[in-house]
Amino acid sequence: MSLFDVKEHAHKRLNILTGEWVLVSPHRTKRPWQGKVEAAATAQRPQYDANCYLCPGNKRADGSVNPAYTEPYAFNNDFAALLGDTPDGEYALGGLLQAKSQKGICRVICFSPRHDLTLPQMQVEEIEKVVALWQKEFTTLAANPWIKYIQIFENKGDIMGCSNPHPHGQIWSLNDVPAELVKETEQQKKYFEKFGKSLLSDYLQLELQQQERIVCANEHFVALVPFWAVWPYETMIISRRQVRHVAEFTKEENIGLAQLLQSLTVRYDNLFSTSFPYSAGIHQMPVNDGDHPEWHWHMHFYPPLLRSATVKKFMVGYEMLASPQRDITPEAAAEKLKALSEVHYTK
Ligand code: H2U
Ligand code: ZN
Repeated sequence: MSLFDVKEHAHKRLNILTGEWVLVSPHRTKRPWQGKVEAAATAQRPQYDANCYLCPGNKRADGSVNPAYTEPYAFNNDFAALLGDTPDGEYALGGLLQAKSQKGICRVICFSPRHDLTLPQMQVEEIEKVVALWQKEFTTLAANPWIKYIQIFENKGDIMGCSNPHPHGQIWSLNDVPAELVKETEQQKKYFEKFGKSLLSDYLQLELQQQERIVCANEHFVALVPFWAVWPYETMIISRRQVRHVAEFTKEENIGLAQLLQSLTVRYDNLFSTSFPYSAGIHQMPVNDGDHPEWHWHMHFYPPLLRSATVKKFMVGYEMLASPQRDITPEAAAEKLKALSEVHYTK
C-alpha cells in the first residue's frame, strides 16, 4: 500500500464555508465518455434585437417599455418569484409540516444596452458600471428594514436556464436569510469567534502561500478554484480586504473587481472557445440584522461544462443521493484556467 496522496487517491474535502464535504476521485479522469454531445451554438447576435425584452426602447412581456438606456439598467422583475405585498405568517402542523411566508423584491439588471455582448466582451469601464449599479441596488434594497438578505446573481447560457441572451443578471431580496447563507454565516461566525479574524482572510493567505489553486489576481481581488470545488471549473473571487458587502468597496476596489471579472470570464470563454455558461453570484452579509463582523464578501462561479463546449457535468446518482463528487482535481482545473490567455478568443 502506498502513502495517501490527494493527487492520486480518492478522498473527501471539507467546504469550510458550508461545513459540507465533496468526494474527489482523481484516478477516474481517464474514464471513457459515450454520452450526449450537443452542437455548440455559435451564431453571432445583432447589437440590437427588436424582439428582445431587454433591449433599450423595447416593450417587455408585461407591456411596459424600457427606456433608451445607455448604461446598466435595473427594473422590477415583471414575473417576480417574491412579492412585496405577501402577508407575514407561519403554518405549522404537529411540528412536522412547517411553512413561513416569504416576501421580497426582485430586480433584473441589464449589464449593457448592447444585445450582442456578455461580461467577458465588455470593457473594464463598462463592467465597473455594473458593479456601481450592484452597489446602488444593494443600498436601496437594504433601506427597507424588513429586507434581510440581498442575493445578486447571473445565470449565463441557456443550459443554465437563462431566458434571454441579452447580458443581464438578477437580484432577489427578501425578509429571510436563505439556506446557503445561513450555513456560511454560521461557519464564518464560529471561526471569527475563535480566532478574531475572518475565515476567508486566513483561507486566502494560505492559498496565496500555496499558489496551487490561484487562477488570476490583482491588488484588490483574487480568483481561485476553491480547495472544495464541486463543479469542474468552479471558482471564487475573494476580496483581499475583509469587506462585508458590495457597497463597502472603494472606487479602486470597484475597478479591481471589474478587471478581475473580465480576466476570469475571458479565461472561461477561452477554455472551450465558447460563451461559457455558469451560474454566478455574490455572497455577502445579511442586512438589517446587526453588524456581522465575521462576514467576508466573495463571489461564486458554478459552471457546468466538463470537457468541451457541449459535454457538461451531471449532478446525478451518487451526487444527488449521497454527496457531490468530482474527478479532475481543483489543482488541475486551476492550472488549466491559469494558463489561458486574457485575450478573448473571438478577438
Ligand atoms: P433569467 O434569464 O436569469 O431567467 O432572467 C430574466 C428575468 O427577466 C426573469 O426572471 C424577467 C424574468 O422574469 N423578465 C421580466 O421581468 N420582464 C420581461 O419582459 C422578460 C423577462
Ligand atoms: Zn436585447
